[in-house]
Amino acid sequence: MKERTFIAIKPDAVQRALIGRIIARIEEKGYKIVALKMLQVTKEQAASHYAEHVGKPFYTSLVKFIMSAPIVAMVVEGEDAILGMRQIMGKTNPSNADVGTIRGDFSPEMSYNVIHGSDGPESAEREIGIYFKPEEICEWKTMFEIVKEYNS
Ligand code: D4T
Repeated sequence: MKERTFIAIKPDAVQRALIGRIIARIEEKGYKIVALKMLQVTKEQAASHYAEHVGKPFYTSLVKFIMSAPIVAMVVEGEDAILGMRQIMGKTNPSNADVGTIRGDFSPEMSYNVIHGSDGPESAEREIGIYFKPEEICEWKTMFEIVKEYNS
């Protein structure tokens, strides 16, 4: 099923100049980026994004970290894109992330795990709403979609 997921290149990856390499992996897979912007996460956005982690030992440092430098926020669209992006990203703890995944290749430790991706359809919708207005999401066709239409 065609899905949209919220992806954020986290502050550590922005500071380490990994934006282009991470976006390349999303494009290489064939997913479509339908919204993209760099932004400084506000306190309100951070609290809303990480509401499920309130009270956990890593919550305060997580919120501080996500606000420590800009993020690159994206909406990524594709067939089963929520799970697909989680697979491209690799496990949350990079020590367990497979080589070849973004976290497996670029992240040295869990608190600096370079990328966020929604973990299900409800969180995707919620997170997209935290960072994007509906009019910021672009409707467009990739060459692949145009070729598929032509062949159908
Ligand atoms: P995000 O939300 O960043 O894509 O991560 P995940 O969906 O893969 O994992 P998560 O929500 O469980 O964790 C959010 C964020 O908190 C950091 N974290 C997590 C941490 O510093 N210590 C921990 O013990 C856990 C579980 C890493 C990701």
